[in-house]
Amino acid sequence: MKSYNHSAIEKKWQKKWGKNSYKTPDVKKGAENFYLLTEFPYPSGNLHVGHWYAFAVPDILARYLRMNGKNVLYPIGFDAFGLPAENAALQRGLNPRIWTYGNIASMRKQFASMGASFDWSREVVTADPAYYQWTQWLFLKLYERGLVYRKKTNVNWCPKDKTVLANEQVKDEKCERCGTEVEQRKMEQWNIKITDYAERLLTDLDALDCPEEIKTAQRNWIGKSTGAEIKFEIKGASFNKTQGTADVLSEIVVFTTRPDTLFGVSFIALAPSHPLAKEARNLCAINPANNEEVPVFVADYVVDDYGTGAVMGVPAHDERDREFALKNNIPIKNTDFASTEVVEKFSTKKTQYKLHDWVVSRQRYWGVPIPLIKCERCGWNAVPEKDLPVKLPDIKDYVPTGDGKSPLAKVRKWVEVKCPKCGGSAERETDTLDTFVDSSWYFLRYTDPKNKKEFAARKKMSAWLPVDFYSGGAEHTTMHLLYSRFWHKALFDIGLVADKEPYAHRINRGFILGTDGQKMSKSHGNVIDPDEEVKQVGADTVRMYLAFIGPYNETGSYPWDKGGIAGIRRFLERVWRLQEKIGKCEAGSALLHQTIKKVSEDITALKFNTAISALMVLSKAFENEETIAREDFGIFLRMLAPFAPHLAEELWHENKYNGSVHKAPWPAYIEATTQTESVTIVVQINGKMRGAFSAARGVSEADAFARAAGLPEVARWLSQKQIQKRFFVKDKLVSFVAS
Ligand code: ANZ
Ligand code: ZN
Repeated sequence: MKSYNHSAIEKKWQKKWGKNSYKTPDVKKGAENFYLLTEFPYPSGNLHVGHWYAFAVPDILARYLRMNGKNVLYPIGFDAFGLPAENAALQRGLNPRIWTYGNIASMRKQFASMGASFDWSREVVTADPAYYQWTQWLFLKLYERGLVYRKKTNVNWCPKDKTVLANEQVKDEKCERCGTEVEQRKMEQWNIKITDYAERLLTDLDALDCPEEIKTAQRNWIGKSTGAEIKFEIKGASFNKTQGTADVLSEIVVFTTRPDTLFGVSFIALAPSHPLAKEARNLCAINPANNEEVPVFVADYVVDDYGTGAVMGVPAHDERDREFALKNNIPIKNTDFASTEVVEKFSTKKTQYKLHDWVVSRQRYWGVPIPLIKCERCGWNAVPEKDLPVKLPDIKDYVPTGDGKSPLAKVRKWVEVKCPKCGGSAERETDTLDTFVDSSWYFLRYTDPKNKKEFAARKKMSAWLPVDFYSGGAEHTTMHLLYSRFWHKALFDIGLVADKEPYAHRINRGFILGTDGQKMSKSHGNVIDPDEEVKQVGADTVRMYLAFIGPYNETGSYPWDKGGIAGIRRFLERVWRLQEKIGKCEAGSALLHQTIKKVSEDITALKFNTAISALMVLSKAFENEETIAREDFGIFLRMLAPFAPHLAEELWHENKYNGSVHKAPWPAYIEATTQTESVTIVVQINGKMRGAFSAARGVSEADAFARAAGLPEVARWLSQKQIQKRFFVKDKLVSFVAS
């Protein structure tokens, strides 16, 4: 027998399948559509093990569902704009476009080595004008709807990346992209009003089919608080009020979640940027409930962009207030709680969210140009639809400047345009859009990627949406996942999509760590290069190993284990040798039916690891048999096909089964046969019954002989004689001829 030559087999089948074998029609007769989505990658250059985990493992589900008669869309594309690609290009002194598209070309090749069943005909690259034309168009729809506004606010500035970041892109006060500590700057930026959707983003979470950890993280990020606003007048300001010159500075409004502690207030604390902060020391506020005068302070713990930026200090009930009071010699008042009646008299109910609007302008080159034009006379105008896309010009000097403007600002020929309204001289916006805008709708484009007239035709979208299954990284829970839910809701309100939520079911997959249990990184020297592994053990082994590493629907982290991968490789070699045993014998054992049942259920539950274990158990049982029924081996290959698509196809073809294993239907099991009944097996020596034992129905010949020989009575007989012949009648009889 030839030995298992993975590289020849994998090359051969990848060539045969070609790029177009998984072209997915929008309608397939008799087949239900299933949209299987995995977050598209950044074109960082090389596929790492994380990419394999993200794309090769869901491919198991894609193939399984197809064999179960579903019309499965499993698309792929590239999230090509943005900081990571641009930074990597800058580090190498390369043009971001050349770098990015070069990476895409090599990643396409690497993806092919995975044997993943992507529909390449639907590929989407966000940096292509044919794609970002529609990013701009959709952005302008939100603009028309009043969901985009320009405002000077405190923003997060990354001094290394020289750009503004959204709150979601700041983790522990550091830039999510480069790890540099962010600074607060007051800058005018384009914002998207995601806060208008805070309540709906929150309430619609309840009905979503996704892990509780995602819901909790989004709930916390949105951070709803119900409380009240209470006005404290400033002593002496009442005079101005009666004179009719009252302004906002005659009172301090606080936001509190505990209006019932009003009698315990012993000070007011203002955020450092509160309009009254400078005069705070000289102010005295009046508690509206008892007319007591309380001092006003400025305190760092009061956040300026939450609530009203002012807090009523209740040291008896609030930890931070107590700390502040003790430090500043402020009395602590232990008083009764205010009655509901008092609370209602002096406060106005108020709901507050931690969520901020989404700052979407970036002072960087490599992104979608914001399609707006500023005219001195008419103000901001949208670029007319007929002039879209506003193409990103090819320029030489794309290094971020750090002066608060994108490098595009220097391209005067591009910047200077005619005002679309009055025809006078005007200027383009030179900032580009946050990458998370690009990725907020890419899954819509997959449904109709070549459309030149619309971002996607309604009919095409309704064939596929909402996404049936979406897998991605936990790091996107409060970024991409929240943004795209918002984006979809906004499009729904504008009437551009039919569903309120984009994804019917979402999971966060886990992480693959280095062999040392640490995050894989060059600095730890623990990076596994998938190309190298594929060369050595084959794509089928790598795929199957990653599927075997743990359940896919839990966000665990799994260290790469050399022993584990060797074990999978040995398993596939044993499978290879099983073909020798194909022959004529009884088919359809209880174990076979149990395995079909288990593998089907486990794949559906994303427990690929235990599905593989079940296949291993079945293959062991095959090894113990003299022959494997042809039909049984065919069933085994069909179950193997989603996991090890190349090997399964080769064995299927070499042993003359019909067509392609990937076009064969998923095997069915008979429930009754899965029930392991026990049978009594009689043991005869020279035609006389000498014992019996009970065993599971379908027990193998080898096991049965071993069991029989172990019976004390039989052992005694056999020790005195030489065995001449043995017979086995399945589930009934073990017989020895001895003399
Ligand atoms: C009096 C009080 C008494 C409060 C008490 C709490 C407990 P969450 O749940 O986060 O909404 N607060 C209000 N605005 C603030 C700001 N800009 N920066 C820092 N703290 C602020 O918490 C709301 C509570 O946090 C408010 O209720 C206020 O303190 C404080 F026993 O008012 B409380
Ligand atoms: Zn104008």
